Amino acid sequence: MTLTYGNVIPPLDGNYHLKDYLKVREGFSWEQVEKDFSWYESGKVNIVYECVDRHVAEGYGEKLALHYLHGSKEVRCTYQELKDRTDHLATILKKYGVQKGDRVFIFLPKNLDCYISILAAIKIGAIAGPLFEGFMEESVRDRMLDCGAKVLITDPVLGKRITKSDFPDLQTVFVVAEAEDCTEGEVSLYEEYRKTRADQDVIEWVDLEDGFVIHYTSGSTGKPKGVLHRHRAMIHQYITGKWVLDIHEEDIYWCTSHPGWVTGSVYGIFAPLLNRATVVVNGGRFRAEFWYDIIQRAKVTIWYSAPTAFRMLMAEGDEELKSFDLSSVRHVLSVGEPLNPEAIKWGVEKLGVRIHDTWWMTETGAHLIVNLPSQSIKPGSMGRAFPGITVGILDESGREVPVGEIGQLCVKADYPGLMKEIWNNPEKYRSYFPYDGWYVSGDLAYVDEDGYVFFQGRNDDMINSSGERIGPFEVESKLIEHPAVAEAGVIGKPDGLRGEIVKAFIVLRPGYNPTARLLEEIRLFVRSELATHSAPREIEVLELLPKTRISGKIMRRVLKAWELNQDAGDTSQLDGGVCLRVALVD
Ligand code: 6R9
Repeated sequence: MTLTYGNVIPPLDGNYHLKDYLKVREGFSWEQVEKDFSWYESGKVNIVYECVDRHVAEGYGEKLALHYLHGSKEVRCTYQELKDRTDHLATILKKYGVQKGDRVFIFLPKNLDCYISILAAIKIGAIAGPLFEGFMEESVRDRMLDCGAKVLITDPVLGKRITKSDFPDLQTVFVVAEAEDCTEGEVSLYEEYRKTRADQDVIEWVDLEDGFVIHYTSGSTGKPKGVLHRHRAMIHQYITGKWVLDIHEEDIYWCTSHPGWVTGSVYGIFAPLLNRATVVVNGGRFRAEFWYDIIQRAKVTIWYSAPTAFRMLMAEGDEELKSFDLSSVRHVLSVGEPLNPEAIKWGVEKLGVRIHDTWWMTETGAHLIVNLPSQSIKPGSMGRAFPGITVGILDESGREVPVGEIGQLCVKADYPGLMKEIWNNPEKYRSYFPYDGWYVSGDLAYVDEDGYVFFQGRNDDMINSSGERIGPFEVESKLIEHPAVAEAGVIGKPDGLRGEIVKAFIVLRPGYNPTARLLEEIRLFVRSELATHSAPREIEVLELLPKTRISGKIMRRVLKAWELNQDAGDTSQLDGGVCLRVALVD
């Protein structure tokens, strides 16, 4: 199959929830979706009720809700058990004075306690603040201080990264451990579970506008910002779970990210539970054989991951892949970074399925641009606007640009997933809405005549070489089509003559040596396939690319700062394991 930028891959045969995109889009209303919630009749609102208790009330208590796998260890939790366990912890939190609106931070590895803690906090109307397990002291401190955390739930290992006296508002630290493993002032959750009887009616009813989860997102400068979401977002999260993730009754769903990243909470917890899926929870770190093993053992049918993970699996080669039975997988999705056509090709050839890209942001609360399973995919494009979502490509003065022209990717600010506020920062919140009624994403894109949106880069990542605008993604995608290249990050390097030149940082696949000849071959490969001005004038080989810890996004900003010997700004998100700059040649 010739499969490259702009080709069309038709849908596979299947039993999809959403068949006729155009018809649905025309008649779509968010109000119609509201009718699927129990609060539509009862008036009693809480996202956790819809995620857990409701399914029990409707007779699905025996259905498997969470399936944890870590090495040979497995733990299963039915919807009934999930209700009981969240009731129990919610009762304890209430006993310790946690009230509606309080911020409860959860600093745990990806395991059932982490999921249960997040749900329990929200159940009593508190705001859950999930923290990525890879965060070190400062990242944790910035976040908890910014929104005055009242409670922290952690474990004996991660808890050591926190100095309690740093937090004036912090009242209780719960540790998922026995008392002997806690330090002074910490509360053993195991002991509390034995001492406290669960209140079956502990749930707190809230307003659709009340906040339920806060996620911090890093800008290119300054401290991370707290994006607060409201219970209303469940409408958007539920329907995208149904139509985009395409969750059916019998599906086993696996989202690979930690709940500290918005993908790991919205599409790792809320959207799948709202759709009553069985959710796989993976412990441990990324290793190709562990991941394939999880798919095989849990019989995963829907798999949601990120381009960085797909690229790592691709670089690992076929042997590993062939030794596992991955035939249960019927639907694969991607998020977080542009999905390289090469990865889609890998999916079609090796897994026999298409990888469906999705685009959204921490601030948008749920998917906005998607590839629905019943739609054709155009590799290189993120897909089309979800029904109920209006995408606009705007110029600097806020006017929509013609089809095919690159501009600012904006979305009408009239959908239920959109953030409620930026914590303690109304000015930052307002800065997202410089044009009347539009949310400005900070990404650049163009839309084709069929409504497919093509991502071009973050506004500040675009390269201008001799007056040509070059999106780093297109060059990176072409680079990894070369057999020697595993990963690539591309930046604009200031140049007296051309304004900027294209500079590529690449990671080679195992077995390739960074000779000047190979690098020249790679450069010529890009030039012959794209355009002269897109070919990198400089290529540098690294052992690893700088990426964000949580979502594996390539940090082009850091590559640029390295190149210019400048301070890289806020690097709290930089993965400690990959920040080594190893220049091997030239
Ligand atoms: C969910 C999430 C948001 C930024 C966004 C964009 C990039 C996300 C993408 C994508 C290309 C996709 N991004 N999805 N770029 N194609 N399918 O990632 O949230 O961590 O807040 O990042 O990620 O640049 O603006 P968040």
